This record gives sequence, structure tokens and C-alpha cells, in this order.
Amino acid sequence: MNEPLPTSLTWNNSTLSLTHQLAFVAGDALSIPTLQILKPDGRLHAAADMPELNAETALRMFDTCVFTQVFDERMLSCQRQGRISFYMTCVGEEGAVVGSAAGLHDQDMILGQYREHAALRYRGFTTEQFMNQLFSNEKDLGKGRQMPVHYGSKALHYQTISSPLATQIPQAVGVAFGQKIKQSDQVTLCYFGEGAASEGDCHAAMNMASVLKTPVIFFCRNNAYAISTPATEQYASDGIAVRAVGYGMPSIRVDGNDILAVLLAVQQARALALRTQTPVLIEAMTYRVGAHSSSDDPSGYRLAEEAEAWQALSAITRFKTWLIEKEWITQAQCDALYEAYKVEVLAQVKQAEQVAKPVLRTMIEDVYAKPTSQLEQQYKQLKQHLSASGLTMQQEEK
Ligand SMILES: Cc1ncc(C[n+]2csc(CCOP(=O)(O)OP(=O)(O)O)c2C)c(N)n1
Ligand SMILES: [Mg+2]
Repeated sequence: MNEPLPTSLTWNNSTLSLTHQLAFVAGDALSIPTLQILKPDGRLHAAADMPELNAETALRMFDTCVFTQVFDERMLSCQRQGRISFYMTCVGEEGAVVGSAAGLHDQDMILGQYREHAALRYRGFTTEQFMNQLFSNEKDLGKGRQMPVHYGSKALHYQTISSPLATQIPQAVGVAFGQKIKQSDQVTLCYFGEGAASEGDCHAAMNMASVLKTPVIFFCRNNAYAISTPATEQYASDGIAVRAVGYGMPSIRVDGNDILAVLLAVQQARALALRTQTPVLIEAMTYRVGAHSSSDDPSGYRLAEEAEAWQALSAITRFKTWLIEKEWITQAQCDALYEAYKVEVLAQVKQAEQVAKPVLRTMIEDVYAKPTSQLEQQYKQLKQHLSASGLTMQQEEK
């Protein structure tokens, strides 16, 4: 009797199915759909899955959106007036950032890229704390050592922003690995852009997370641009979500301007990551309506109409329509919120401007228990240089 032909190959403790006809798997064999719950007009899709959301949380989310909108508008103007050196807005991506922050527990760790200050606000960072960082004054938690928008808060479980792209991605895997070892009930969420997803560190991080099985949520804000590079020139695949399959982790794509879809995706990703101790990838499809930063002029690489069309699809307007429909807020209350934040932000700008800059000596502190002799020498040279240039640091001589 003939032995049946083997239909599988045992390799390294795994079973591989066999084929005898040559066929390449196409690079576009997998195309991931986009989850949408709220239609662009702010009405719900019939029979769509819904996130867990009560009025209190919904209003906290909306409040954060409004604050972010007002804050971004005012602080960009402050940069233009020369009052702060640099600024980056979140305009157009508020739904993706606030929806994701709201899907976490407040003790979960967040590692951001730089365009996610709305998540920090959601956690409770005060307007004064934002201002102190932007004005690099002595009350800044980072002691004025970082460029504006490089916020961080140990108390709010939000790690300080690093400028070199993708720094935070492998770090997030390490934080989540720590959470796993400690058997904590927490996860880590790591934000990054579709541009940063091209960095080697991103690939290394995703592979490491899958192999080590760490509870990290990789949250890609696909906002269609990396400064002037459009997403169409960034990758050849069906976006970023599909990559997860290659690393062996669950993945989902959401409409990033639909705050309810983002919220549901993160709530479920969090539960999955905790339950199975696995990383999860979320790709939020959105659009960077503003310039890349205060140093950028998008008119050199895209049409204004393109951004205007996306502005019309604002996640905030969509969410507001839904909230009003549910009678959780009124138009008059929305208007009052905008007005109140305009007043508050302006007052806090004036206040932060008056606060002294950090004492120069803090530059050489906090890295070693005691500054090394080389640092002391460099500090002395810096002071000599400043006085030779006729400059004195305020407070230093007090
Ligand atoms: C290693 C490194 N390379 C280049 C830069 C310059 N840079 C800063 S932001 C950016 C674009 C990043 O785009 P993306 O990740 O899509 O985020 P987005 O700005 O769209 O939110 C670049 C190239 C950098 N900061 N670090
Ligand atoms: Mg981008």
C-alpha cells in the first residue's frame, strides 16, 4: 500500500503546510478595512459596535478637544509674535489623540512622539504646566532644558518627548515588558507617525514586542504627511496596520477622525493586550491640517484646498453633533467652553512670561549625583563666555 503524501512539513516545532505549485503571495494580498462608527455628518452608522462611554467621560473628551483647539491656535500665534521659539499643533488629529487617551486607564503609561499633547491634557496636565514648558521657565517640570512641546509628567504617566524620531517605540516595549514582569494591570500606549514607522527602531520594536509578548499598544497616527513627504511616498504597502500580521500581532485600522471608533479600538486593544499579554497595532487614518511645525510652510508641497477639505471633516465637529443629538451638551455650552478657554489661555501666557528662567547652574545638575569636574569646568567657561559677551543670566548672581 502507498504511504499518503505528506501535506505538511514539521520545522522547528511548527507545522508548515506544503504546496507543490509555485505561487508568490502578493504584497497586497491583505487589505485591512477601516472601522467607522460616527459618519462624517455626526450620525451613527446603524448597527455599528459602540464603545463604553458615559456622559461624564464624553464631556471630558470634548473639553480636551476644545482646549487643544484653542491652545494650538493661541500658542502658534505666540510663536509668530516671537514670545516662544517653536510650536507644533495637533490640528486635525484631536479625535485620534483624545479618543485613544480616553480608551486607556489613567495609570497606563503613554509614550508620545510630539503631536499628542491632547493626551497629556486628558490626563490632567494644567494650562499653567503647559505654559511653563513652552516658556522654559523655572517652574517647568523639565527645568527649561527641552525645546517647546517636549512635555513630560511622571505624575501623569506620560514620558518626556524625545526629538529623534522613533526613540519612544523601543522604549515603550521596554516599559510594557516591565509591566508584564511586575504583573501590573497596566499597558503602555506608544504614539508615532507613519513617517516614524519607516525608522529601523520601529521595526525592531514591533518584532521585540511580539516575541517578548508585551502589553503595548502601538498607535500610529497616519496623518498623510511626514513634514513634506506624503504617505504615498512613505510606504508601498496597504498602510501601517498590515505590518502587524508580519510580526504576528493583532491589528486594526480606524477612521482617526471618528473619536468613537478610536475609543472603541483602544478600549478593546487594551483588554486584549492585558488578557493575552500581546502587543496590538492600531492605525488611525487622519490628516495633519496644520503645518508640520512653526518652522514649516506647507504651501510649498500641498494645495491649501486639500487641508481645507480635511478641516471640514473635523473630528470635533462630528463629535459635537453627536453630543448635541444625545443632549449631553448644548451649542450654547460649547460656545461658552471656547470662550472660557480663550480667556484662560491668554491669562496663562501672560503669567508664564513673567516667571524667571531657570538658574544657569541647573544645566549641569541631575545627570550625576554630583556634577563631575569636567561639567564644573564647562560651567565656569560658560559663565566667563557670557560675561565676556556682556550677557548675564537672570538670577544667577542673586
Ligand atoms: C531620526 C530623525 N530623523 C529626522 C527627523 C526630522 N523630523 C522630525 S518630524 C519628521 C516627520 C515625522 O513624520 P511622522 O512620523 O509622520 O509624524 P507627524 O509629524 O506627521 O506627526 C521628521 C522627518 C527627526 N526628528 N529624527
Ligand atoms: Mg505623519
